[in-house]
Amino acid sequence: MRPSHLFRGLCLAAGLLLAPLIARAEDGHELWLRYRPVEASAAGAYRASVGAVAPVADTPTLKLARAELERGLAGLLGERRDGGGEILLGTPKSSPRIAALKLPLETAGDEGFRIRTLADGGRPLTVIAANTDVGVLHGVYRYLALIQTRQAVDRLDLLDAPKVRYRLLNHWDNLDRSVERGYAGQSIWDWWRLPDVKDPRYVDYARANASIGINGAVLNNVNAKSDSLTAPYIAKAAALADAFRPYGIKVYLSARFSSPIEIGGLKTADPLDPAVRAFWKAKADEIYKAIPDFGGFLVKANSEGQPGPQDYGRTHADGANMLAQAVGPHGGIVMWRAFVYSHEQPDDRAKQGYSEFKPFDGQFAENVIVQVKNGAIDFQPREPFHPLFGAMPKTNLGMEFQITKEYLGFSTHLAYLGTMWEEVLKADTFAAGRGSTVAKVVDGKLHGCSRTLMAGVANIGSDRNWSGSQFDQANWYAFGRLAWDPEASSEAVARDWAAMTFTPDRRFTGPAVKMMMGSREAVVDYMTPMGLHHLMGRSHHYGPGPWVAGGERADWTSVYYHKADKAGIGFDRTAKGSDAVAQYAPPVAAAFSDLSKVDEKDLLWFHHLPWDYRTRSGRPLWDELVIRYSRGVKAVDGMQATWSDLSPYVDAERHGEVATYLAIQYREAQWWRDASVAYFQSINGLPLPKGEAPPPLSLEAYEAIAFPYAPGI
Ligand code: BDP
Repeated sequence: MRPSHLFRGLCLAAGLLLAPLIARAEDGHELWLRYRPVEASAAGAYRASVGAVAPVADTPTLKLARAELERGLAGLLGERRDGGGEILLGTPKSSPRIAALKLPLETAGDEGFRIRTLADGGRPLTVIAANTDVGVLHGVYRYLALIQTRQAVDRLDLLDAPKVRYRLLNHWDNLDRSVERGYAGQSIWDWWRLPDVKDPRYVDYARANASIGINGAVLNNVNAKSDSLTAPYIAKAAALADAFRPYGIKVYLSARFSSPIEIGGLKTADPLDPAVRAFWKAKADEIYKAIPDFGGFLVKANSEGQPGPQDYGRTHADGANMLAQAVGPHGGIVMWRAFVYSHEQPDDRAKQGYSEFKPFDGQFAENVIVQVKNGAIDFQPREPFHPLFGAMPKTNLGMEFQITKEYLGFSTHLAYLGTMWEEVLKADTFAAGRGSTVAKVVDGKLHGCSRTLMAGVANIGSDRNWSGSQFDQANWYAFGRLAWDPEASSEAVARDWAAMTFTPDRRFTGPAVKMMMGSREAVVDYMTPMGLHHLMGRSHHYGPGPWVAGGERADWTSVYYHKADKAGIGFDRTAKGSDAVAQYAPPVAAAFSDLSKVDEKDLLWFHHLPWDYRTRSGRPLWDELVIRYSRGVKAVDGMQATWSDLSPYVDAERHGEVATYLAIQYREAQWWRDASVAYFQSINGLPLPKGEAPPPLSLEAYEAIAFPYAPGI
């Protein structure tokens, strides 16, 4: 053998030996469903207890549940699993063997499951049973996740069921494939080629959602076009519904309130007009003919210029109930958004949703859910919980979170939102005494409501990695998990996600989860510390804009929210100010109003204070603000260092992408800090605390930075 051949041969052999040790290149497309081989040290034990998958009844969902299990186990443990055991899946109805086991399944409901390991004459037998096929599918994903996260599966008795009934993604996707507030490419719905071309991604999408328990998708933007409700678009939606159905995902549509005029040939959309009511009834019938399990309508009405019942002197309840009557006979629901603030209303914008909806408590039809954003302004990096939670005991009230990061740096900033959502869900409304958490409103326990809803504004687009960044996948994942169980721990969810998406190696998950858990607080610090809010660039919402003033409406400006002047800063929402606090239950209102009790994270949301106000650190407010801005920047620096150390555990492609994004985030965190400090310093004229670097540019230079082509508008 010539020496060069020998060398090449040795290299090849070494390469083959080392190949399994070197993480292979990945682009994130597989999400948390990668099913990479379990390391040899753990695989043996799994193989002994995980057996062959028994045949299932011939239904679409059971067949794909079985295929998913086979696919997952083959990836994780290889084709040969010779422990001699067996895995049995199905429902008592479809499987006599499962029926014979008489497993208690009542509490599994329509979508939950029971996983139990039994010994069948000495052979390990794992049973994944449910009342419905889709429950079995959920059980399969859970079972695989146990192995993906390296938990034991040899002695299981696990029952789980979703605590929230409607767990929905809201796509703000337009018919031209642009996505409002989307930072992950175009819409994944190729409306133009639908219904003929069925992109395999539609199935992948449904699969990913089913794996985290999401059971519905509103396909189109809340700023809706009536065209979505015309026959050609109903056919397109029906094709998507067909792709999603085996995964237990239903399709919903945003409905434009003025559709009777635009596509129905009527002169009015007055909800009490018989012709209008007939239009919606016929429209609902038409949709259900094409999509028998259509979920219902989502409506943004009399909000930000959208048409609604108030255009005819009618109420939100009139509008919602009319639509509810149209879809009700088919089992559909109406999700009516409470995100409203009117043009005429000069009141504090934070108060308007409550003021408009609270009076109608008890007047909405049984199949209407009022969909409320987590906070009273608009998806800011931090907001106190919306005062409507707990305030409408006779109304179905659903939660709306924003998964896409419109106000948290788009897809290039790493911000794990699980912590934000957990903070809101754990907040105590005191609606029925201590312990009346938002989670208990959302899961229906507090007021005994069964039409429960959690909606998340999707961050999904046509990008290969689905969400625009690797770590934004965690927000999609966490949304699904928290919708399933609003009392879940965001840290446990992050750990599962990190293990499944990258590696369960604790040397990775430990630091990675720590980084995720602190990431949203870092954004709060470098963008809007201490309760500041709504300070971003006008319209595109990208980058700092604390100077934004003037224009169409005061409550679209930053100065409206921070109210900074020479003397102080903050929005007084106590009784001396707008009295927004009065919308909360008395103990909550008292705590928010009291400077000695209010959490400093909400300080300037509720109080207008002098710049020299002494904060809990002992520092004057101005110094504390600047220090927090800088702390946010430093936190991103720390995230970069953590990520750099984690390179041995992550494939080069994804590691590199995250590192590049973190570099963008660091640069932009610094920009947020500098521009904000420059602006507020121009107002108060105060020196920076010792050791704090002055902003490198003039305020004018920061103000001049423009983004005419920012995505998502
Ligand atoms: C705001 C977004 C806007 C949405 C609106 C909504 O900037 O694009 O249409 O929310 O939720 O945050 O309707």
